[in-house]
Amino acid sequence: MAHKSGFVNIIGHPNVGKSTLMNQLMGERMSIITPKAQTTRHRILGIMNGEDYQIVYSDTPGIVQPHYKLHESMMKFVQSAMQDADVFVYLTEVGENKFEEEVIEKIKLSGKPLIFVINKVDLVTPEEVQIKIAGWQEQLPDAHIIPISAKLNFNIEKVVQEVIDQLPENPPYFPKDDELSDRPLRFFISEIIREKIFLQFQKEVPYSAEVVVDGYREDPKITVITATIYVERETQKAIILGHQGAAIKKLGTAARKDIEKFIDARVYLELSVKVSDDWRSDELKLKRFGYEF
Ligand SMILES: Nc1nc2c(ncn2[C@@H]2O[C@H](COP(=O)(O)OP(=O)(O)OP(=O)(O)O)[C@@H](O)[C@H]2O)c(=O)[nH]1
Ligand SMILES: [Mg+2]
Repeated sequence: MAHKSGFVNIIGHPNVGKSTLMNQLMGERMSIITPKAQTTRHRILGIMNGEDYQIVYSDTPGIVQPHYKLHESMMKFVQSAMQDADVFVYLTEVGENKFEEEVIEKIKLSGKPLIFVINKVDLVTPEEVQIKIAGWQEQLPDAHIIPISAKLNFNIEKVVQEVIDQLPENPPYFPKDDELSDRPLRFFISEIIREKIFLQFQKEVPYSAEVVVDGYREDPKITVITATIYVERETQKAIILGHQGAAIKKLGTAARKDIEKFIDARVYLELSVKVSDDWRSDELKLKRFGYEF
């Protein structure tokens, strides 16, 4: 049988559940998930191998109007995902009534299949879901529309089946070994720490924080990880540290527990905080953090 393979890129507004869907599709924790918008800042690949197919999913940052240089780079990841998609998964949620018109137009022009997925159906009645589907179908007569609850793992298999049906015939894009992603372990560890920052702190602090893993050493009994949290101002540094270091201690414990699950080993995590003035607006600093322009 012919081999199928392709980039299946998940695109949509912030906070609709793109990363939750990605993780359910992969059956692994690839992307971090928080209740705050603009959690995801990079394009994150998840590679799924079957005997006669290879699906390369991409989770992407939510589409926003850029206010910072950081947003520009985030939107560049979205643009790259727009360009190389073989199949589009446009994700919306039951509370949304509008799609990103420019994006949908580009998808239509590309001629590539569009799977239009409505997330968070657990929040409304089945009748409301039917009304939603009918409304979207009217606007997008050619799209394959699937209602799901990514959080409750409802209808994810329908998305997978539709993706496989729509995949073009191609040889695999990546070697078919067990690698799940193109990103190194250090990236996923820094993301886990960033997730905990998003969950623990409010307002500008999570948006002003970036995490770099500086050291990773596997000792026989414990894995020693050192990481630096960069913030934009001294006041934010003080918030992350907390009174007598209480906040960073709590953060470290939460992050360590998840990292231990992720790498399946005991972890000693050492966190420190540094100020990198206005890094979100500084192209050079952003490049050092791995953002592209
Ligand atoms: N009720 C409900 N909540 C969901 C569902 N899927 C995701 N969520 C929640 O929606 C919030 C955002 O989820 P994410 O997966 O981080 O959303 P995202 O689209 O990746 O967001 P950005 O990375 O910020 O663009 C989190 O609090 C999730 O738990 C769902 O099916 N039902
Ligand atoms: Mg996300």
